[in-house]
Amino acid sequence: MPMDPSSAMLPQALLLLQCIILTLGQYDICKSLVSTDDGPTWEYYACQPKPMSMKEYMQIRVEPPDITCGNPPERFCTLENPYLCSDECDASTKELAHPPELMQDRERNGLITYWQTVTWSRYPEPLLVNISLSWNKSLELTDDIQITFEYGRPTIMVLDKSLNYGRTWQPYQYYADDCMDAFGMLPKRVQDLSATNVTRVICTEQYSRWVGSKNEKNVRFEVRDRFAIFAGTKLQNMDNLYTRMESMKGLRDFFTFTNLRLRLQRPALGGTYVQRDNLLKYFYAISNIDIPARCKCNLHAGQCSLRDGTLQCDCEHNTTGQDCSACERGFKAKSWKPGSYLPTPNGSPNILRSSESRPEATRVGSIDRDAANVCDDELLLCQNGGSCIQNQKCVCPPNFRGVLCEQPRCQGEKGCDGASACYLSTLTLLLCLLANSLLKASA
Ligand SMILES: *[C@@H]1O[C@H](CO)[C@@H](O)[C@H](O)[C@H]1NC(C)=O
Ligand SMILES: *[C@@H]1O[C@H](CO)[C@@H](O)[C@H](O)[C@H]1NC(C)=O
Ligand SMILES: *[C@@H]1O[C@H](CO)[C@@H](O)[C@H](O)[C@H]1NC(C)=O
Ligand SMILES: *[C@@H]1O[C@H](CO)[C@@H](O)[C@H](O)[C@H]1NC(C)=O
Ligand SMILES: [Ca+2]
Repeated sequence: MPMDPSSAMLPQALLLLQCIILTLGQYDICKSLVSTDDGPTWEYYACQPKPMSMKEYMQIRVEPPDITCGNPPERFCTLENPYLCSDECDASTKELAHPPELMQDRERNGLITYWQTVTWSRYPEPLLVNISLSWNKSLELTDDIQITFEYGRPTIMVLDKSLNYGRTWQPYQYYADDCMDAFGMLPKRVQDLSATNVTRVICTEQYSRWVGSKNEKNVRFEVRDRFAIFAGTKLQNMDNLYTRMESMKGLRDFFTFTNLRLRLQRPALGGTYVQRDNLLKYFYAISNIDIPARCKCNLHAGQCSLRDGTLQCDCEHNTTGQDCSACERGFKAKSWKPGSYLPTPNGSPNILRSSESRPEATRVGSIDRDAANVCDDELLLCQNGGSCIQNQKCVCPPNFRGVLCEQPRCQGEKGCDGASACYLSTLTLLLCLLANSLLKASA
């Protein structure tokens, strides 16, 4: 049956637009216009800002304050050649100064710039330095933290984090050339972790052993390897990671922070022993601190911007606040919830309606804890009538799949419409377009 082309155009265009938007990337957009029988309407999605290089926004504080070299001017030796002591640090000369901001600058023309401390001249008293990094904003790590040390990596160091703007701190990872000796902990690698203990705080010896100061300069906090436990080695299955973020207690919080702190407790030694007659070769020097992360906006914002010197979420879904963790005036405070990554691929925005509307409206598409099959310690919240087996896995009814039975099985049978078949890859976009044209042809 021939259709009026102009009336057919708009829904097709909107469907195409939606397919393209859904293909762009997960949780990138907060809303889009979709076609319905009643004409185009807004559809809302769970959304989050893109990862950014957070070193550009961080405030650095070094303690004790007089630990930075150059006041008075001093000379340094190198670990590889302790009799080559030609390096000079002088805070009053721009070319010879090594202030803390050189840990976060953009280096140009391959010229390495670095912060440097005084030497360990008061040995055997340890050379202790704290570096606090703050953002005044909740952030979520999206890739490895990488700290680049010139002149050797510390032999003892602790990375701490705070979730409450520096009021309380907790260790994030311990680093030592001998974990047992330094912290009484068995050495572990992130590769030793599995889904059940991915949030464990470990001590690693991987970044503290002496390999020459030029060979390996970086110390990492491994985020990718931890993601890979759920998403696969190439992070090809992010859906599974996001599903776990929703279902595993503490997993999202593990990657969340407002402040970080490096506690440097012993510099590189260039071998096993401290050479007491030449202490001018022991010090810390950091050229760069990379923190790839995104603003935590509780899945209610697709953008985060600098306002009044602080990063703030550009909140949608009638939420407000620095992290979109409150309701806009006139919206029910009780009905606020973070957005959910589920069901994949778009999640649920858990948008707020005005006070007059029924509270049920805010729950559409979200995990309803009351209705969900809650396990003993709530490790897995199976959905859509899935049953939880020994807290390990959900057994899904025939028409659902996924770790939490969160995804409808769509096999081209009745009730499986073109739009819901839009998934993430270009391939599925093509399939989606094909499905739509077939639907159109059969109509
Ligand atoms: C570093 O921070 C720790 C923990 O707050 C504190 O005990 C220590 O005194 C600090 N060290 C320096 C050198 O400021
Ligand atoms: C931190 O952010 C809050 C909220 O944007 C703001 O009110 C406060 O002034 C900021 N504090 C600092 C020290 O920048
Ligand atoms: C984590 O669990 C795995 C097995 O599930 C175990 O082999 C590994 O040693 C554990 N890692 C830590 C740090 O406890
Ligand atoms: C915000 O609330 C208004 C009034 O209830 C509603 O019309 C609108 O759709 C809501 N916006 C979002 C993004 O949820
Ligand atoms: Ca630098």
